[in-house]
This record gives sequence, structure tokens and C-alpha cells, in this order.
Amino acid sequence: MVLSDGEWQQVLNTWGKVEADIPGYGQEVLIRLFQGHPETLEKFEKFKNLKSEGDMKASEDLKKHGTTVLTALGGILKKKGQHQAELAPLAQSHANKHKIPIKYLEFISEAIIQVLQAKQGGNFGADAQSAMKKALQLFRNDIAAKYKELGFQG
Ligand code: 7HE
Repeated sequence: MVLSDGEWQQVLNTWGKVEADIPGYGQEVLIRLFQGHPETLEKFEKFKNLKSEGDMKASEDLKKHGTTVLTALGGILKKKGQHQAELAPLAQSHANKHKIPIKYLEFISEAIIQVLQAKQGGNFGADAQSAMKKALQLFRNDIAAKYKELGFQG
């Protein structure tokens, strides 16, 4: 998976708009993930108690975690594929500690695309979408390679 300079430019342009409201985007991404795939919520000791979408929206802690996740992802995207140093600790914690299957990373990638569509509308056009999907796939491929090294059947 290789992205052209133009594709990276699209990705970082899209991300620039995310950075105007990281907590808002982060909250929506996590809520979509948990509502669409309730099994993902079970991985979070601290969020398991959130039973409804209303509970999720009201949780400051969920918003804070959304900020943590998207800030980390933004740092990775800005490396334009040269992200091994950032990816290694993330793969390690998500394999060994949190035990997050690659499938769940696909689910969050889909949630990210959906939130970008909902919040950026026409500004997140076909080229921007295809570039962002490729960048997220590269991220997942490289995490999957680390999982394999770690012996985690993600
Ligand atoms: Fe993960 C902590 C970053 C997907 C489950 N995560 C955690 C930290 C950071 C991340 C920086 C401290 N996580 C990410 C990123 C992605 C991600 C960048 C993908 C874009 N994570 C992810 C999924 C799932 C988790 C799809 C589960 C469905 N992450 C966790 C958990 C923690 C976590 C359970 C520990 C949360 C805590 O108790 O503080």
C-alpha cells in the first residue's frame, strides 16, 4: 500500500479540518463504533457501563478518550507512512494489553470515514475519501504486521 504525494496531501487536508474539533470528532467516532459494534465496547473496562447513546454522549471520559485516539492517529498520518516509531508501541499495547483484533480496527476505520462524511459533507469528496481509506488501510496493514511479530492472532 503506497500513497502518492497528492493522496497524502488530501489526507492531511482532511485532517486539518478534524483538528478544528478533535473532541467532537473523537466522540462521534467512538459512539459510532460502540453503537454499530457493541462487542467493541466490552474491551473498555471504563466504558462498559455506558448503556445508551445518551449515556455515551454525556460521558466526558469518552470524549477525552476520543481526543486521545484521534490525536494519536493524527500524529501517525502526519508521518505519511514513515510511522514505525509511533506504530510499534500502539501495536504492542493493543495486542498484548487490550487484545484488540484487526477486525475492530476495520470497524473504527469505517466509523472514521462515516464521521468525516457526516461532518465534512461535500468537502470530503471522492478523491479525499479514497486517499483517507488508503491511509487507514496502510495503518492497519502495518499494525497487522506488528501483531504477527508479537504472535497475536489479531
Ligand atoms: Fe485504542 C487505549 C489509540 C483503536 C481499545 N488507544 C488507547 C490509547 C491510545 C489509543 C493512544 C491510550 N486506539 C488508538 C488508535 C486506534 C485505536 C490510534 C485506531 C485508530 N483501541 C482501538 C480500538 C479498540 C481500542 C478499535 C477497541 C475496540 N485502546 C483500547 C483500549 C484502551 C486503548 C481498551 C485502554 C483504555 C483505557 O482504559 O484507558
